Amino acid sequence: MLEQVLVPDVGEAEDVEVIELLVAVGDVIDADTSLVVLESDKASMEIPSPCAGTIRSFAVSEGDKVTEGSLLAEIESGEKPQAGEGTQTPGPEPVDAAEEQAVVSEPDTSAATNSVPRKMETSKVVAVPDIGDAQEIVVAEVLVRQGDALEDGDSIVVLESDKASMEIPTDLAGVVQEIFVSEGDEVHEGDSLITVVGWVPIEVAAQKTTEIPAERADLTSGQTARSAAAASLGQTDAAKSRSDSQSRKYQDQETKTGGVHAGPAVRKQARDYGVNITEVTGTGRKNRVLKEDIHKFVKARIADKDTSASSGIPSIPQMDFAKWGEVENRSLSRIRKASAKNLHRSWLNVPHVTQFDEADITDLELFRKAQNLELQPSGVKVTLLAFLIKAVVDALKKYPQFNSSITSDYSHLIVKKYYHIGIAVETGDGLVVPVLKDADRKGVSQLAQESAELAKLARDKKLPMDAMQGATFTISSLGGIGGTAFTPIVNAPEVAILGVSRSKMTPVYDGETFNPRLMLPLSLSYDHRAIDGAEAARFASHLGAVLSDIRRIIM
Ligand code: CAO
Repeated sequence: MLEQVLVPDVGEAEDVEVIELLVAVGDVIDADTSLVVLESDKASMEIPSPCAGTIRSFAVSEGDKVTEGSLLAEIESGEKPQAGEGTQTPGPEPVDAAEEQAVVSEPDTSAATNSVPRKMETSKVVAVPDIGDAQEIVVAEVLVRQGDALEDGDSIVVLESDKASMEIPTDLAGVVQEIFVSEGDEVHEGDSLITVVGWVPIEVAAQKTTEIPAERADLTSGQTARSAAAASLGQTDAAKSRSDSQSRKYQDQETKTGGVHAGPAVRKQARDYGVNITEVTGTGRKNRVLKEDIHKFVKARIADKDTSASSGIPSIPQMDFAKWGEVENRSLSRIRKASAKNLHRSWLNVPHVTQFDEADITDLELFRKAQNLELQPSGVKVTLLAFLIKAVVDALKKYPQFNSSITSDYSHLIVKKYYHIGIAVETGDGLVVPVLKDADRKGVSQLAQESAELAKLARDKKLPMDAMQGATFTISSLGGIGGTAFTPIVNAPEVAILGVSRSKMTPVYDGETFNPRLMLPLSLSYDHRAIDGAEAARFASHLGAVLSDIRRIIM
């Protein structure tokens, strides 16, 4: 049955504008699913569907003005045909949730029995995954072309953030139907990257496709599906082309808003403030953007502007160095550019102090080497870094202010009860800081193994985004390279970082004689707003004590 959805009583408002179509022609919806957002000069409102069914057509487009009683959309409601009903061969007739994304194929109509494996053509949008708090994600490389055949797991694009590069794989084998991004594009979580059209067993297809949230569903690639469905439902060409263009429109709109969940009032507020809602991190249920999130976003932007405007730092003049000799102009990798920005920000914002100390690791090194001999058959190598992580966690537990962040108004320290240790890793593209999570719950061998794995992933540019987030304290070890001390820059919003230089056999006076001891230089940089010098001296000294006798960890 065809239901018409009309504009309800909108009070005294006249000429209410359609600001958003929330569903597309062909979408299968539940009763009360919001269809469109209307906005008057007084309010915004979402118009819900009066029934469950399939959207057959829209009578309005974004930007149209409507009044009470205007036709908004037509919905096909009532019983839907069951797959396989009336025929053994699954055909394109049923328009259900799965069919929004998939068309049942007819691989072998002659053998239409239950024993014949059936496959479904399905299309899927591969979108930008959860990218946490990373900013400025850019498409560094598009690895596929339209028409390319892909296996499940094949990489399709390389994204680069301010922290690292990552390859995004497809989880559907098939053919690349459409590519929505180009190199250099800035993207956000949920943005469509490509559409893949593939064939999957019918049960899997039904399952997979229903997993795709409607707002992320690929509406363009769904054209194959939709066209077939439309044909079977007797839609005219005109109606089909209209629905296709509506789909395109909806898709464009989705691309613009990146599939953000937000109510109309919040969207209006974002528009009023000139905020691109896709840049706002939603803290509501299912990451819904709330009014507070817009406020917070605007505040942060204003604070950013104030800092840069008021920093008053004279810039270093650009020069033509070629005047004095031969030069080579090397472009910097995105990671290097981003880390330059981060380091500069930390350097400008954090009043740094570095506390130097040293740890007697003579016994620790003997123990470590003995352990490595024992572990040799298993192939596990226990590193000094692993013991450093263990000792740092012990010191962080004793001095929790080192495992904190300071609020921007300097009113609170947010002390973290988890111990996620960032490890500075040198890569061919610049500095990357993977995060070893829950270091307090891991033994030294596991820490050694995981830190080595993380360093390898970082160097191979294969670190997943979540492996670069959430650090509470960072260690930068240059011990394998050399040096006697250095002043590491705090990885803000953390408040401290431990730098480790090369250990050296040194004559140490014990009050009677000089003894050869292996001394490890420690350089603890800290944010003086959050930590006092005396605390830093105690932290470094505790660290030294633990490293000189690792048994202290169990005390
Ligand atoms: N003193 C003396 N020797 C040390 C040492 C120290 N403090 N730390 C490590 N070594 C030795 C190890 O014993 C090992 O030697 P062997 O191969 O003979 O056993 C060698 O150096 C390599 O050590 P490792 O495999 O344990 O690696 P690591 O722990 O030194 O380093 C990592 C791992 C990821 C920290 C390192 O590869 C790295 O990238 N360091 C650079 C970090 C960086 O750039 N920091 C700067 C940030 S600020 O710009």
